[in-house]
Amino acid sequence: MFAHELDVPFTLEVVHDLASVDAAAFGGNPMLKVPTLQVGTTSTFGTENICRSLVEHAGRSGDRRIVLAEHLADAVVRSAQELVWSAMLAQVQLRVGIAVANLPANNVFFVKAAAGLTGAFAWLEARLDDVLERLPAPRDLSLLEVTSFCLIEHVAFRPTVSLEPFPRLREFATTFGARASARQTLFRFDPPHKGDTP
Ligand SMILES: N[C@@H](CCC(=O)N[C@@H](CS)C(=O)NCC(=O)O)C(=O)O
Repeated sequence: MFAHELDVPFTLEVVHDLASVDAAAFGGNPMLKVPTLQVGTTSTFGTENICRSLVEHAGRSGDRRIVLAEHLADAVVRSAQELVWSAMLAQVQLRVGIAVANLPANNVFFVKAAAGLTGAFAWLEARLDDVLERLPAPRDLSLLEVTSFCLIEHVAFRPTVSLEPFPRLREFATTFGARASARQTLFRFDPPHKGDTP
């Protein structure tokens, strides 16, 4: 979404087997995670760093209309971003641990991850309007809004906890999802590839 919003050309390379233990399959990330940005021979690991890098490539470093984490001066907004990152981690733990690794969902590790994810959604549901109000404005793009949207959309795409109790978050996702960058990057399954982990 950042690349589309910033008009930075890119090509996507699919990681066909998330269970691979070959770092090369993850663009060289030794922690075996996506995403990795490759520009020439330079690799950048992690969403936040990649968004920073895309802002630089777009020639918009220092542009106050692009709001990254380092531009957040408000405690509530900073906490919201932290919860979104933590919630994304919980979502990955639940999906990879239960759906991919077939580990028992009633293990306290997953019970706690699910409770934390629901708790983060409840916190965000209660404060979303306040958080949006406190974000620097005017702005073209913020990491917090994009990551919040992606979190909600991923839980809708690969269900773990219920989004039913969070109408304000669902409404936000519907509104934000109308952006061209969102419509161009819908979560979807990539075509199967020989040797994939099911
Ligand atoms: N802090 C990293 C987290 C990366 C991450 O957890 N990626 C997940 C996306 S599904 C992943 O590759 N998981 C594979 C695994 O943990 O096996 C970021 O924001 O980029």
